[in-house]
This record gives sequence, structure tokens and C-alpha cells, in this order.
Amino acid sequence: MPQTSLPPSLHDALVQILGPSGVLTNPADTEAFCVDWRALYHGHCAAVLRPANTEECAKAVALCHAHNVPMVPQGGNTSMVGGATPDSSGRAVVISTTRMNQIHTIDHADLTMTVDAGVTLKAAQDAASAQGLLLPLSISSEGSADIGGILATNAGGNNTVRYGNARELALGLQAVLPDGNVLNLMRKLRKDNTGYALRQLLVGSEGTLGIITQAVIQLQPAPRSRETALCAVENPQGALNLFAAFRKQDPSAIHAFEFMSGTSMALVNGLIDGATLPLEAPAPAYVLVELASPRADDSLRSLMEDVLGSALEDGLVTDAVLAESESQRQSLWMIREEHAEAQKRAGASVKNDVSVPLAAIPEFIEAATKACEALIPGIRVAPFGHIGDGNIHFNLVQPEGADPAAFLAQDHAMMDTVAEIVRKLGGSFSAEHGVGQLKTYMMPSWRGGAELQAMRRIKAALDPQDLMNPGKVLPPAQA
Ligand code: FAD
Ligand code: 2HG
Ligand code: ZN
Repeated sequence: MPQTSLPPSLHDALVQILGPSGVLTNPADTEAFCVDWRALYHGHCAAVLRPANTEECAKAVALCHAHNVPMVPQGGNTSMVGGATPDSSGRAVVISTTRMNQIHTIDHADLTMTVDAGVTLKAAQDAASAQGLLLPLSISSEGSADIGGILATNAGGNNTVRYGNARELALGLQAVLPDGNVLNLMRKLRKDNTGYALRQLLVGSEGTLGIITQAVIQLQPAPRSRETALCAVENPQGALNLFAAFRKQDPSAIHAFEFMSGTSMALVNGLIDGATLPLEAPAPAYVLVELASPRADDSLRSLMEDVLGSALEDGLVTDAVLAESESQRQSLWMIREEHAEAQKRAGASVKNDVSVPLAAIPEFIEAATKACEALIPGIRVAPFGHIGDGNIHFNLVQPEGADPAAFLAQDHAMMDTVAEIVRKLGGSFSAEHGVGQLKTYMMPSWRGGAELQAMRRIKAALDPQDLMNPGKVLPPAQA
């Protein structure tokens, strides 16, 4: 007998559609799908459904809809906001996209890739790269996060500064709506003004309006030259001044411009094997800058050397190292990409994935640091992030030796303290990770009035039974 709360007739019908390996009910098999990457949320599910294509997905969704069973779409399960974790009731099914994993075509004329939702971002990047092309979105979780997940969350990451968020890359999309109907928007058009932008509505909807099953992603020519440098700076203002210096010379050359505080860098150096700081001495803050171009010439090298040369002379940069090989480049990136993992190893942390206008970043970091240190003595304020986009991961790590649960019990106090400073500076409480279940409580005060009402109406129109990822993004109606 399957261990599930699904009615036997529904279970059998799902097995008919998806095959026995497409319907997991054994808790040992479903457990990993019910906990998030940070292990903040532990849910339960009636089953994990694993459709292999859009048609199977649509049939499974139609059946769940008919039986009033809530559905939680899940890709790589790397959400930072508990977006893909079911609640504790055990009523929902998780619909995992990992078996929808075909790369269909790479089109050199249109510079696009047609791909299933369950293809990991890394597999899609590698396929593009093998054909001399670039899929211009990069995040540290790209080995697990998949195309459906990155579109559903409108992921940002390291190359947003040059190419925009996932939304800007999605030319076409296919999705299964909450009632099982298939919305086919798989067009490859760069111009198509024919009514409401449903594709853009699905992007960033965090699984609450439907399950993305395929997409057409825009590609770029692969870079043929790259220059990468790690720089020590005195403070966030120094990082911004350096950004302005590069931007003044050639904004299109900047492929990544990442900020790391001294505290967050020290955690990486201390907790991640091989992540040694390749500079003379620790600094208050760092920038990882990458320039790239489809041209194979040495103009990028001159650009990097000119800007860094002046910055070193002026004292804006106090030390710098340039990657001299691909392996050195990867070592520099590893230091940046291990920030999330290092903070996970350092104990409990509270994440504030915020954005503010660029000019307000120094004031934001200074004010928020002071406020959080006053709130919790010994707290380790460890900001880093995509400073070129105005997006700072203003993360707060528990005091050394503190009780993680006691620290996390104050998460709303910390989040609200930071958010109020962000609000005053005209920013957003969630820049790239989304709302999920972690931040729904913030929606009424940040997106209240007509904005939240419009969102609720859209949700009610497409999902009147509230079956698709309930409890995510939108707070309960009375809130
Ligand atoms: P999941 O975690 O499985 O799901 C995320 C949300 O999307 C959930 O609400 C889920 O219900 C929904 N969803 C998933 N698949 C579908 C689908 N096919 N159709 C509809 N809804 C779906 N994010 C950034 O933006 N930038 C970063 O730099 C970044 N770095 C990260 C680094 C690490 C180490 C980790 C753990 C996370 C990071 N993230 C980052 C957050 C996360 O990886 C991204 O949000 C990613 O886009 C999620 O993809 P996923 O496939 O894992 O989605
Ligand atoms: C990153 O930029 C991710 O590395 C993770 O968005 C951020 O750990 C975080 O808060
Ligand atoms: Zn990020």
C-alpha cells in the first residue's frame, strides 16, 4: 500500500499517467522534497509527482485540480525563501520538474535555446557554451537550480548588471495552468505586442499561477576575452566609486561587479577549503569585477589595467589581483560563490536580500549595521552581493556560540529593522530571491492597497481554488 493521504483512485490514476517512478509516496523518497536548502522549513506532502513532459504534467495537474489537491511546483529546490516547500498539512503534492530535462534546440540565427523547465541552469549554460554561445545568467546554485525555477523566481545573479534578470532572457514560455490547461507562449519573437504580457506574468510568479514546463531563452555570443580582478577597497562607497570608474570607460564591458564585506569574506576564508584570500592582507571590503567581450583582443586588459592603475594611485583600491589564467579566474569566483555556503556553516543566519538605489548603498549599509548591532550584541553583520545592481545580501549571522534557535526567534525583528531603513531609502525588501513563504507577512505593508488587490484578483482569476503553491507570495486574505 502506498503511504499517502491521496485517495486510492487518484493515486492509481496518477500512476497510470506518470508511471510508478513518477509518483513517490514513500517518506524516505519524499523527505528531501519537503525541506528547503537552508532547512528552515520542514513540510510534508501526499506525494511527489515527476512528470517527464508537458503533456504528463498537464494531465497530472488536471487530476489534482479535479480532486482539490494543492500543488507545489519544485525545480532544483534551492529557494532562499521556502518557496518550493509544502506546508506541514501533508495535503499537497510536490510537482517536481527534474524529469522534464531535454534541451530541444539551439538556434544560431535567432540566438535562442528551447529548453525544458527541468534542465539545470548549468546544463543549459554548458550546452550554449559548446556551441560558442553564452546563456547570460549565472548564480552560485546553478548546478541544481533549473530553468523553470529561475524563471519562476525571476532570478538575478552575477550577470544582471550586463544582461538583466531572468525575465529579460525569456522570449517564450509554456506553462500548465492550475486547472491543467496548457498556456503555449513558445514564440521566439523580439517584437509581439498582442495583448497582455502573460509570459511576463508567469515569470516571477513563484509557482502560484502555473507550472512552467518549457522556455525559449535568449543567448549571446560567447565572450572571447575576459578579465577578472579581486580588489580591496576601504568601504562600500569605494566599491561604488570603482563601479562608476569602470562604467565611465565602457558600461557594456562590465559583466559582473560584486561586493563582499570584510566580515563575509573572513567567513569564506575560514570555513571553505581552498578559499584563501589572494591579497596581501584582509581589507574592510572587496570587489570582484569581471569584464568580458565577444572580441578576441587585448583592449579589455588595457581597460582593466587603466582603471585599476588609477584607482590604486588614488587610493580608491588598496590592493588588487588579476586572474592570469582560467583556473585563477575560477579561484576568484569560487571565493565569491561560496559566500552562501560559508554563512550556512557559520550557524543560523537571517537573510535580507534587499535593493536600494545605488547612491544610497553606503548609507544603507552603515545605518543597518548600526541598528542590527544595537539590536543583537555580538551579531555578525556580513553583507555581500550584486552591488552593480543595487542588490545587497545584508545577511546577519548569529553571534559566535549563540543558540541558533534563539537567534532565529528574533528573525522578524531583524528583518523589520533592516526593511524600515530600506523603505526610507526607496528600496525593495526582496530584490532577487522572491517572497516565498518567508516574506509573505511583509506584502501588506510594502505592496498593499491597489497593488496587492490587483495581485489577488489575478490569482483568483487563474486559480480560484487556491491550489497552486498556496501560502506563497500572497498573505492570507485577512492580513
Ligand atoms: P525552486 O527552489 O525549486 O523553486 C523556487 C520557486 O519557484 C518556488 O516558489 C517554486 O514553487 C517555483 N517553481 C520552481 N519551478 C517551477 C516551475 N517549473 N514552474 C513554476 N514555478 C516553479 N537567486 C538569485 O536570484 N540570484 C543568486 O545569485 C542566487 N544565488 C543562490 C545561491 C545559492 C547557494 C542558493 C542556495 C540559492 C541562490 N539563489 C539565487 C536562489 C535560488 O537558487 C534561485 O531562486 C533559483 O532561481 C531557484 O531555482 P530552483 O530551480 O532551485 O527553484
Ligand atoms: C548570492 O548572491 C545568492 O550568492 C545567495 O543570491 C545570497 O546567501 C545569500 O543570501
Ligand atoms: Zn545573489
